[in-house]
Amino acid sequence: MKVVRVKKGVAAIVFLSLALLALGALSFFAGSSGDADGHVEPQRVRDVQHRNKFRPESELKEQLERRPEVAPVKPRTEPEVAHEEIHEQERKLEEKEENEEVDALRAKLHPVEATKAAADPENEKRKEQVVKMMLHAWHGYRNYTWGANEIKPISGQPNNQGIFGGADMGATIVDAADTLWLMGLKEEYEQARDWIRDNFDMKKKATGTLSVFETTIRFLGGLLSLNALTGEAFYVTKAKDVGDSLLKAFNTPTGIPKSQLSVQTGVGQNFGWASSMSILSEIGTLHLEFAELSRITGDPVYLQKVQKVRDVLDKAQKLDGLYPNYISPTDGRFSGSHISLGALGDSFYEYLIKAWLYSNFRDDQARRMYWAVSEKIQEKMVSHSRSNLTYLVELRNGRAEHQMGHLACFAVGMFALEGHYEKEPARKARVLNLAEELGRTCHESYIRSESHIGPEMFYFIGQEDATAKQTGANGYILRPEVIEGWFYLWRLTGKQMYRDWVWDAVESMEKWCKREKGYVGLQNVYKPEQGADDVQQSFFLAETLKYAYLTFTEDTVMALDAWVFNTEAHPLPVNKDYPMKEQAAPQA
Ligand code: DMJ
Repeated sequence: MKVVRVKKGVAAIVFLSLALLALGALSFFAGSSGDADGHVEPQRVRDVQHRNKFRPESELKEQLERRPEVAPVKPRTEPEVAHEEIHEQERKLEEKEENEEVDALRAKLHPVEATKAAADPENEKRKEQVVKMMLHAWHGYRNYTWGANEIKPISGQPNNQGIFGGADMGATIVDAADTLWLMGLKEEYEQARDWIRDNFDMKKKATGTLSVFETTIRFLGGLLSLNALTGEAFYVTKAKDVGDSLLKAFNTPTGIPKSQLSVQTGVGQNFGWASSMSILSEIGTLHLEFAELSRITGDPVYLQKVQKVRDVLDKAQKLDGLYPNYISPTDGRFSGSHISLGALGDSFYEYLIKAWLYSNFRDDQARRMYWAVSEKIQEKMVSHSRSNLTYLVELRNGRAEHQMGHLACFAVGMFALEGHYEKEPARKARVLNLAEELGRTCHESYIRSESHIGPEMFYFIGQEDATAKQTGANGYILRPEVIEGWFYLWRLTGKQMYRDWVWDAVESMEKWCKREKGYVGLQNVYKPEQGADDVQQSFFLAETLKYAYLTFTEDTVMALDAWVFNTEAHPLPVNKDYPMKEQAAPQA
């Protein structure tokens, strides 16, 4: 076996040698030269960066620092270049052989991985299709509304939402840049990077009142990921500007921030429709970003702010162990009895388990709070439909409301993560089963519609069974949660079905949501030809397409044990130094 491989290798090298010598001669006559200033080091650094593009910057720096200094060298002669190229091919062949051996060993040790190794040969095509969609979405925005927050792909006009305040903050650019980078779209990533570097300025440019939560998950989260992925230092300054701009929102008697903030005046306010209460999903979804900002700046103030919020939530009197959706920033008491894993509640739960993962399993408070509330959710909020679909109810005054939002499908990924890390076998099996059953229900909500895309809200009442045909909200606004859930299930179970479900949804979006200048939401998923909303949400590029893409990559791309996705799908590296020394320092 080995002999055959070596022979093949030698034959390939001889062939390559001849080809390269011929090419060398040709380029010599064409006057081509190597590196203009005679240095090879920059290219090597770029190679190391490229090979390590998925590693945290700290590791990358360490690796570069470990390498001996390389002195400038003379320009290489053509035969030398050819020789080096041959050497490189030899090295690649050896690497390939090694990889094959490692794959074989891994197949023995991890049957899930082995199933994946033998997966659908169509996979590359699927991945490429997602990249094409990203390019289409990006080009529409870039060509017609560059610098605006979002594009209206039908009219080609800028779209602004209240959450962004009044100014053009380039929301799509900041939200999409890490997806471009992950997909290897270098030119597009560099456009985004240059715009952020030269134009993004939260302190000077933000106007009106913006959403503290959305600014955190989209802008701060995006910048933190870009820093972690690329190591370009200016992202730290930009992220710090966003964090500093938001600090005033925490100036309340309890430290619980308000929903909206004017960056210019520093005045925060809550919504009238929320009876001036703060919202659980908003105040509970800041932890990862502020913790990471403290890590990269070395300034503990950001983590202290969100830790204080966590402490209030931890101590507050709950309803049967569950967290109502509204809380007073004045006295830290919950208000009302509406409990939901959809809108108003969702990512608070997500961030408990993710904060524990981000902390390298050391944030014990997050672990304790997550495991306790998960137990209660499983006890009080799981129901089954007449066709035996498992779903999550909402609770109001202790009574179940039999509806599930598209947003609530995020819980598929959350329970899959819990099951993955759960040690107790019976509980592990139970929660993994719950994740898969909920994933199936979210799938039914998709395939029971004409468009094969699921509605904003689906019901389990009367004739409705994971549908919204007669009742309620039947549109789709390019949301990611369902694909996100299947992404986690694919990564953690290795069942091909989840890849196929993502592909079906991707094809449906391409069929129904694509317009000349981007992608739009649908007014009615049951009558997809009826009309569209003319908004390309920035999260379509940040999340929907990213999770779809990562479903078709190797598991080593953004490996789940090294990266934690914030709720906008911006990956943050697991913090190996948690807890930071300063964490316990009293807050001023
Ligand atoms: C995104 O901004 C985030 O996923 C958030 O957690 C919920 N809403 C949108 C997508 O649906």
